[in-house]
Amino acid sequence: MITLALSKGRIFEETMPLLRAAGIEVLEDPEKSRKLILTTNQPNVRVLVVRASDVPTYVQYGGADLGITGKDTLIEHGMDWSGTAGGSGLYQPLDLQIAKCRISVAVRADFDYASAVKQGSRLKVATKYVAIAREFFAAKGVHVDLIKLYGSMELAPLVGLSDAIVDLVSTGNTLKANHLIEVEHIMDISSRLVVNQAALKLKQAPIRKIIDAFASAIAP
Ligand code: PRT
Ligand code: MG
Repeated sequence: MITLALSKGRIFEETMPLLRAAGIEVLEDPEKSRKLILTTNQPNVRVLVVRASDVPTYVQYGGADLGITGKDTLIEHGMDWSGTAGGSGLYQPLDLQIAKCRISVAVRADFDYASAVKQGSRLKVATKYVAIAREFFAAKGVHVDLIKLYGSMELAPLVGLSDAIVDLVSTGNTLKANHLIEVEHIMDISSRLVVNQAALKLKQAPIRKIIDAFASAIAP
């Protein structure tokens, strides 16, 4: 049995064409079904529906053989910025070029970020991405108080919880709707295939087949 961990929403949707290229059709819709283990047209392939931030954990500990997750999630899970696995038991063979976005610093349009940085002010930064934010501001030599949030980061500067946020941006519409502006582009993000290293050894042929099919289906 080959088990693939996916999160609902954009990663699930953007993974379907890749699975199709590997001859795999998921037979249930995770938005409609309450099932957490989905069957496919391949009797030996199943899909687990997990929270996006739990995908690396399932794959690392062998609850799933493969998973697809954002680079943002992988870094917060402990992978280094270049994306190397670093002894975690996770092999990262492919950048799938899906669920693309960027991770940025944003502030209220009326907050003078450049002056605050130049004056060496201590910044209050709200984010779900504390590892990425800590490393980014440390490298820049800016002192920050990090405030951990689990969602709707855009709200924090509006109510005075923070001066800035570190969050994912794709179209920029969410920032605009909340009168926030992007002041730093930290890095580009896309989703990656991750593979449990022990599973790759034990089930090499079927896992290789999926990796190769994904590799040839990646949008140029
Ligand atoms: O929602 P949940 O708490 O369960 O988990 P999650 O938010 O981690 O999962 P999900 O499915 O929302 O995101 C999964 C992955 O998709 C992320 O880890 C990213 O790698 C990737 N991705 C790509 C995005 C976006 N684009 C994105 N735009 N994830 C989130 N957003 C959010 C962003 O946080 C912001 O609130 O969309 C909003 C901004 O979008 P724009 O288009 O208005 O700029
Ligand atoms: Mg989300």
